[in-house]
Parts: sequence; structure tokens; C-alpha cells
Amino acid sequence: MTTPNTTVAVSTGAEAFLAQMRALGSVRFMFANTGTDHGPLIEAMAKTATEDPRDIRPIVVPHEQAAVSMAHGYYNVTQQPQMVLVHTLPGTANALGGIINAASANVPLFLVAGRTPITEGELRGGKSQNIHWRQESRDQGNVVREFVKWDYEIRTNQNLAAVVSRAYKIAMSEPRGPVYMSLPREWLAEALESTQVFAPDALSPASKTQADQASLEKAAEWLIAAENPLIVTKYLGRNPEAVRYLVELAELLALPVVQQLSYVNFPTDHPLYLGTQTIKYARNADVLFFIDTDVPWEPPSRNILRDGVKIIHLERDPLFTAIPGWGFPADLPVTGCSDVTLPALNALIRNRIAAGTVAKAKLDERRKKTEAEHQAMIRELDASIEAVKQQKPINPMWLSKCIGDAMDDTTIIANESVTSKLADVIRLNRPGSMFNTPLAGHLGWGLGAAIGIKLGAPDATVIAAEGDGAYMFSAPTACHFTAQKYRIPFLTVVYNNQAWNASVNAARGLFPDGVAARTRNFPGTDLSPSPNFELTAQACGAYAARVEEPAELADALAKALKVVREEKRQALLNVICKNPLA
Ligand SMILES: Cc1ncc(C[n+]2csc(CCOP(=O)(O)OP(=O)(O)O)c2C)c(N)n1
Repeated sequence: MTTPNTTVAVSTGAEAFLAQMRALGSVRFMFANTGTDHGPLIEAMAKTATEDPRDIRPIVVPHEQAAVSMAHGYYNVTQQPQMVLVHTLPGTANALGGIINAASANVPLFLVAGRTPITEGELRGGKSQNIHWRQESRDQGNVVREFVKWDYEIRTNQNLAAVVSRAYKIAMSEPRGPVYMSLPREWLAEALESTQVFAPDALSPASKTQADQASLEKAAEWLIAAENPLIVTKYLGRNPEAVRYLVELAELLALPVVQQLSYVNFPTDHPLYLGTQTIKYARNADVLFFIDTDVPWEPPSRNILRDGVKIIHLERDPLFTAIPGWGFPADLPVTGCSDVTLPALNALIRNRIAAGTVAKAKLDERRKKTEAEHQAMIRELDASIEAVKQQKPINPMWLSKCIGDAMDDTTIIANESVTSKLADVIRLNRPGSMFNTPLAGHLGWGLGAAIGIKLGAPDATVIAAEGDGAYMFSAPTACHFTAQKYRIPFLTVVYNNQAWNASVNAARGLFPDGVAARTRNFPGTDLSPSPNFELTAQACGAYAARVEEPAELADALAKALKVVREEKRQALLNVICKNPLA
């Protein structure tokens, strides 16, 4: 057992808990949605808050999913886990969607909830209000247990250092993820004199897994011998430093790369980049190397691949144990974190090249062929944009192109534009410049994420790209309120197609000749009449405008971004797009 080594004077359990969170050293923000459980914490913050910019800053967020999304966005750009404070059972329930997203994206954060008081007059802090009986659950942690790495209800203030440091180490060890702590009000209110905290250097998470030598050698051998190899990745870019190792690997052996754009995993202007359509290229591959990809191809049948294809799958858990049903085959499932495994694989391959065992002519030929395919792909994309750029209502592809053109070297996009495929259209060459809806796809992430990104990267220009459905899921009033209150400027662009197009597409895909498709009547998918989203944003001090003319998009974006950059004020563009139901 490690011994805590610094004594901090406190007067309550709540002060002690805050002292422990401060001692972690990485928590800058507490995205807070408080309740009757938090009296001792509110008192403690009023009393112990310092002017130190490294102190934990409470940020009021009037919806819990938005608060979790802010911690998520902040982590995406800083790799530092933050704290989300929620009210007992109801706050935990409202946070759950964000937690499901964070779990799917391996985003660590501390979800901290008051625990409805347990005692009935025996202890200070016990039940005192009506709701304290009806908000009590048998097991509060059970609400989030499937989607957090670890949950714990504080049972005494004597071991807070051990509990909080354990929460940190578990959240930050791979596979990373959210953790949950519940704080009974009786313990928060308990009188204390001091608490002992760990020094930050006693908080090392467990080391990352590097693949074993035998697997690396076999992978190298297969990739070197391949005639028609393909790399596929989806979330390698969540560690932005891993991107250069992937580029190095691709260049060493002239390996074409496709990506599912959850993150920027590979520069889209790289001549070895072949876009986002996995199966188009995977069909003909003789060696497929999946790196950090949970759903390698769709539909999940091996029959659509070439006979005899060799499949390598590198992931921290290549069996995806957390997913109940997952049946993709791999001939070489390799356990390892890509950011530490790829450098080792690259070194092995470099040695073989130096030893002259790699056929250079084959690589040169493949490099040329892939570069030609890359150029053809760009021409095809440009042509499809050209074909729709004047359409009115605005085609989402044209909107995406205009957003891409408006990006500068500091722009970061939180993309929740769902079927608009923004990420397929814009050029993404900077690791960490775009974060897509988290893998679990629990909508309502985008606005909160954008705010968290801006807090974590204050010099960035941040854009939230939202479907009109996703925008409404995002608790927009709560997010615009928080952005106004703390002067967190970012631009929201709404792809307003007045529908849940994803639901329309799903129905059409299953029943292409069905009644819904034939009659263009898709019950339960229509979002018209569309609200004036401009007014929601304006109510919170934002600059907002509606755009209906395709030719006016570039100027509208430039104007809104100027407001964001120069006036440091949030902005919203409500862009009226092609309605799939019209
Ligand atoms: C919380 C939540 N509820 C419902 C869904 C199901 N869902 C997936 S996509 C989608 C439509 C989103 O609409 P919009 O943001 O307008 O994008 P579009 O599909 O029109 O491109 C819905 C409702 C979800 N993913 N998450």
C-alpha cells in the first residue's frame, strides 16, 4: 500500500475530496450541475477556491450530457481527464448518454455524483428534504456500471487519497475510460481536520501494451510479401503522435491507407491515402492490416474478401471484449497500443529494408499506382462537389466544402453532422483537427464537445458541425448559456435538412421498394417546421444568421468566424439544406 505524503488542513469531507482532486494536478475544470446533495461541496468551493489558475474551476452546465461532452472535448485536445459533478440519481441518469460516448471512445473523466443521503437524522448531512427518500436508489453506481471502468461509493473520509488516486490511475490506464465516484452527503458534511494527499508523481497509470515480438515479425513478413496490401484505421489518431508512425509505416512499404474518420488518423492529402471507402479496396487486398478499428468492414462477411486474404488486426483488445457480439475474423489478432507498437514494427521493417530483403521495384510500382488512384479520387470528389455547388436548397456536400475552405491552421471541428459526411469532403492533414461523433453515436455530443475543445485549446478556432437533429439533442440552450457565461467563443453550423435523415436512410436501405420509399412518407423522421435556431443562440448573446443561398455560404462563414475570432463571441449559422423528405 502506497502512503499518502502531504497533509492538507480541511474542515469537512467535501474540502478533503476537493483537495484530493486538486492533488491529481490535471483537473482544471469541474463541469458542474449541482443539487441538494452538494451543499458541503458548494461551501467548500466558496471557502477554499484560490486565484491560482491551476486550481479547479467550476463551470455551470445546465445539462449533464452536455457537461460530460465538455470533459470529452477537453480530453480530446489535452489528453487530461476532467471532473463532471452531477446530482445523485437524476444527474447520473442524465449524464449516461455522455458516459456511453466517452466509454466507446476510451475517454477518461471523473463523473462525480452526490449519493442521496442514507441516514434519517442520525448524522449531519442525512436526509432532510422530501426528494431524499424518492431519489435514493439501491445501487446508484449500477446506473452507469456497464459503461464506466470502475465505480465506487465513498465509505469513509479516511481513505480518500487511495480512492481518488485509484480512480485516476484506472481512468488513465489503457484502455482508458470514464470512472464514477458517488459521495454520500453524510461524508461530505463530516467534520475533519486534515486529509493526506498523494504527490502527483505517485499517480502513474499502468504502462501501455506493446505487441509481442513474434506477432510483430509475422506482421512485418506478411506486409513485406504482400502484393496488394491495405491499411485500414479508424481511431489511431486519438493519439495525435501516433499519426506520424502510421505515415512512416505506409511510406516504408508503399502501403495504401483508408480510414473511417473518427479522428484524423492519416493526412488526407498524402499520396498513399485512398479515402474512406474500406470495402472498395479491401475486396482486392491480399493482406489487410486493421489498426484501431472496431468495425473493420460492412457487411461483416468474410465472403466479400478475396480468398486467402491474410488479416492482421492491431488493437489494445483485438477481441473487443466490451462489445457483446463481434464476429470479425483475424488471422493475426495483435494485442497492443498503436502508439507504442507501430514504432517497434517500423523499426523491424526498416531493418529488413536495410538488409536488402524487400523488393524495391515492387514498392515503387505500388507507390505510383496508389498515387494515381489518390489523384483520381480527388478529381472524383471535386467533380461531385462541382455538380452540386449551385443546388438550392443547399447540398450538404457544398456546405462541407465551404467549411473546409474556411478552416485555418488553428481550426478544430467537432463533427456531429451525421449523414452529411463532412469528414469525407474536407481536407484533414493536421492530427487533432477534427473529432467525429464518438463511436457509440449517442447524439447530443457536439456543442458540449466544442466548448470543451475551446477550453482545452484556447488559441484554436472551434466549429461544431451539427445536423439539426444532433443540434437539438445537444441541449442547445444549456450549451449556448455556458458559452455566453464564460465567454467561450465557437461557431455552430447547423446542417438543417429538417429531418432525421439517418432514420430515413435506414428505412430505405432495408425496404428499398417499400411503401415508405415509394410514397416518400417516412413517419417519425420529419423535423419540420424547423425552429429558428438563430433565436435560441441569440437568446444567449450569439451572433446568428440563416443561410439559404449556396453562393452566400463562404461570406456567411467568414463573417461568423470573424465574430468568433475577433469579438470572442459565439456564433451560429442555420444553413437550410436539401430536405430528404421534400
Ligand atoms: C440520443 C440518440 N437518440 C437517437 C439516435 C438515433 N439517431 C441516429 S442518427 C439520427 C438522426 C440525426 O439527425 P440529424 O442530426 O438531423 O442528421 P441527419 O441524419 O439528418 O443527417 C438519429 C435520430 C441517436 N443516435 N442518439
